[in-house]
Amino acid sequence: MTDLNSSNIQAIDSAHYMHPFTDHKGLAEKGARIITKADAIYIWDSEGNKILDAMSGLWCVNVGYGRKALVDAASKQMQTLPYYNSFFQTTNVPAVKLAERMVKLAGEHYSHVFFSSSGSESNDTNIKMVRHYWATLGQPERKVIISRNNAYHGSTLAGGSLGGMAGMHAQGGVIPDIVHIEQPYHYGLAPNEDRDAFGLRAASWLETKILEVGADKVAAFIGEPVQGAGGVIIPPKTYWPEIQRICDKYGILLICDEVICGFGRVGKWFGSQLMGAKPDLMTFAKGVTSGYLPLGGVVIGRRIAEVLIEKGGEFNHGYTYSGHPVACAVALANIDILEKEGLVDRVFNETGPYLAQKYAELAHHSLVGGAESLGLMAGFVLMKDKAKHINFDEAAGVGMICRGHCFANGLIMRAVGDRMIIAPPLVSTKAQIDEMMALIHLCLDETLIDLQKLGLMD
Ligand code: PXG
Repeated sequence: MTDLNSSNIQAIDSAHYMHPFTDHKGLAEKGARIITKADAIYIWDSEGNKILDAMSGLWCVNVGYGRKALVDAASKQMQTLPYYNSFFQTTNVPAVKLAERMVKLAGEHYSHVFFSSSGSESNDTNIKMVRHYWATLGQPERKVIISRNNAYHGSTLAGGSLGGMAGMHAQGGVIPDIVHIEQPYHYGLAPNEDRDAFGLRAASWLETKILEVGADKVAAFIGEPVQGAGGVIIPPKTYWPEIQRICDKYGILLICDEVICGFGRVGKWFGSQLMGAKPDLMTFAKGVTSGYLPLGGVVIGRRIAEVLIEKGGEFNHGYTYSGHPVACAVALANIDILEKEGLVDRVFNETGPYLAQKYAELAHHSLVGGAESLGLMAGFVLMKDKAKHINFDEAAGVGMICRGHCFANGLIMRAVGDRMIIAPPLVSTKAQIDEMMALIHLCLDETLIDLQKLGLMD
């Protein structure tokens, strides 16, 4: 590299760095935004613009940027033991401490933790673990995993297959024995139906699918407590208890993918604790280290751990970085911060309800439909005609128009189709939520003007 000014970096980026989930031709035309530093809930780009990061990076920087305690924990651990594996009857202190701590946070129902480095890897682990569990119990034909449309469970081949994103299935294919049911999206699917009744009806689709596949062939159901990447789809409160009841009725394992909802995002340590479900497996990643280092894994319920340990023999699965000592040390320091600063309770009692109140006010905007939030994750959909429940034509890309205004005004808000979503750091104060909301209102007004000019409004 020669001169590192922004346009040079953009040119080299374009020439050599293949980004995830990116249309490279489009990116090359305008150049990537170069993020250079961050503090608290703000990031800065190479042009000196300060941007409020209402997405916590990618749903992960729960304790905010610039936390020295996490840097110190990594540095200390790197100097003591930067790496060792857990394969050959060896272990390391941070991994042991973290496993114990996570089991305590998860509750009595759980006894063990399996570590990986990402959410995708962890969901691959889940598939193997549930199938191995049933094979150990003499039911190897129980292989099918039921998931949901528009779910996101990662982008490895297995993670992408579990997910319900058609665009991902179309590239590279899918693995067999995974089937999907419709998501519990009340505003999108049945806005006129009573919300709780819809929740029960959406859960009943699981039972229908179990009967269609044959209960003796179904290994597990997997779902995010609140669908994140799918657009912050918050299920009715009747949904998860009914899902749990149906899984129990057929003896099917329940996996909650807590990669986004875990570590305080919805005001509890795990989203399932709020939703009234007791999954047998919980996938985690992201917020466990607040994204400072890659770490993921699965919290394992006693029902599964007992069978695997007593009768399962060797579990032929693991990653070089399973239980990475530096990542685990950072996770421990991250949990210290969440506990000491009472961030999980603060989301539940103070900032979550405050954001909910502000999101309810957003509903007055003529573009905004189905605005809702839970803890510190929130979404709404841009509507062409709210009263008649008419969406924009997908091809018009109104979400991207709105996102463009957000970027230009110093706010990171994500567009999932026409759904606009946020998941700000858990350290966000009420004043910072006000700042976010003011920017959202401004961007909505600017979007409306654009859409009128483009003749997209009736
Ligand atoms: N499960 C859930 C619920 C996730 O949100 C994963 C698994 C996969 O984690 P890894 O660490 O393998 O990426 C995720 C990741 C988006 C977006 O556009 C969301 C994720 C990843 C990339 C983009 O919102 N979530």
